[in-house]
Amino acid sequence: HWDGNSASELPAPFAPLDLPPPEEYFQRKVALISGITGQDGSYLTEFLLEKGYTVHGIIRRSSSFNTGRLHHLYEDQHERPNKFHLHYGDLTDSTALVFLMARILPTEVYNLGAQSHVKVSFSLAEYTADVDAIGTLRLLDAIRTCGLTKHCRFYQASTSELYGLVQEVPQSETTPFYPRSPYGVAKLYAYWITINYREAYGMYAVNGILFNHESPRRGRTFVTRKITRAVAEIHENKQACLWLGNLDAQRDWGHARDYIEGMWLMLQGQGLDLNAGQAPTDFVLATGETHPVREFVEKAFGVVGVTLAWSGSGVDEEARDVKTGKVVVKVDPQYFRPAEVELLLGNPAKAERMLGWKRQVKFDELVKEMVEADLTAVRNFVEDQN
Ligand code: NDP
Ligand code: GDR
Repeated sequence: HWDGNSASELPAPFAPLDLPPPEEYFQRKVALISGITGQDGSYLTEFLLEKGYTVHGIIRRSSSFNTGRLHHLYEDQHERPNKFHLHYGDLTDSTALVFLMARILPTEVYNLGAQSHVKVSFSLAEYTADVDAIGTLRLLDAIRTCGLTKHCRFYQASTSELYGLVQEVPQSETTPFYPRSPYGVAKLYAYWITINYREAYGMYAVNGILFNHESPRRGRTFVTRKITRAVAEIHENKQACLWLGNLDAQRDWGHARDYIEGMWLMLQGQGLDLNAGQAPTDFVLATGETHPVREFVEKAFGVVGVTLAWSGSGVDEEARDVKTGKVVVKVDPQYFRPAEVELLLGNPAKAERMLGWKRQVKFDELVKEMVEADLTAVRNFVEDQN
């Protein structure tokens, strides 16, 4: 009798016949990036091209252009022919992922693709789970299906949103998780399936638990960029007031460019003795500082010489420009979340010790760079898609 447990395991379809021998395989430096059109994807592409990688990116079909952050890389194509490729695909489409994996035969896969907006995840909970949780499984399974478990390293974009409701401060790789949004819960599945595939199939698969990181390329619906764009618009008399939600939330904000390097370091085996069988491990990337949203607002207005005076509290809180007396910041409860993550503060000691990674850009420098970039954009009437 069949005991219900012993179905035959077939070898993966492409292994090992269609693969180049490992020595030859690993001489290639070929990255596949999901989420290449996002903030992090664009910086990572620049970084990897500089390092001599061939970069393949997965883009979604969209009715408008979603490649604004990559245009400059296309323009550089003649300097690096055949080094940068975009392919249509989607984390909800397993067939496309397997097809791309089998054709590209990457040496490193970076899973940055996600429905990444926490507030939106409350409206699109099922979709967020499909892309952020099951999408990660689909990508890992595409690697396995193609027989690449030993040939390809995998980076998962995990997040400080896993910590959610405060259990411990500062938060490190050993802090318990308590996600507070459908986004956080979906990313929790992705975190564990990455570890499971590492343990079950011996894959080099790691989680980077990254705290918030920002830049002039940050999407405009995230709070930092919403603020810096509004400061520029208000300064140029194109907008009257900035409407925000929870001003008390505290975040550990770094610069995206610094965090990209950390992602790459995690896949290079830094600090690990792989020959001695040491398993890959997960890392927190953070600055080790936290700041309330209110402080980000003050600093951003400070860059254009505006001092704020706050009054009221809760939904009635507002801020006036001390010189003009005009109200320039108000609270709108529509931006509150059904459940909030009040405090994030990361401890990056493990990454500093094992990867030699350290953030370079300080909080004030980040705010200044973002406001100045938005001022230039507003003055030049640049309506970016970010
Ligand atoms: P963005 O929102 O800027 O970019 C998300 C990317 O995912 C975009 O390229 C988007 O494509 C793509 N994407 C969305 N849905 C799908 C899908 N169904 N299939 C394939 N691709 C899809 O995010 P960031 O660059 O800021 O973040 C990168 C990753 O890191 C995300 O996974 C995010 O959750 C995570 N993260 C981010 C942090 C941060 O502070 N920035 C901190 C910790 C983790 P399109 O352009 O077409 O929308
Ligand atoms: P977060 O980033 O939720 O931390 O997720 P976001 O910038 O959206 O919010 C940060 C904090 O600011 C408060 N807030 C507002 N947020 C937005 N978006 N808009 C507002 O008007 C507003 N007013 C106040 C929020 O309530 C929150 O407390 C980001 C994303 O990049 C995730 O993908 C990533 O995993 C985490 O960072 C780490």
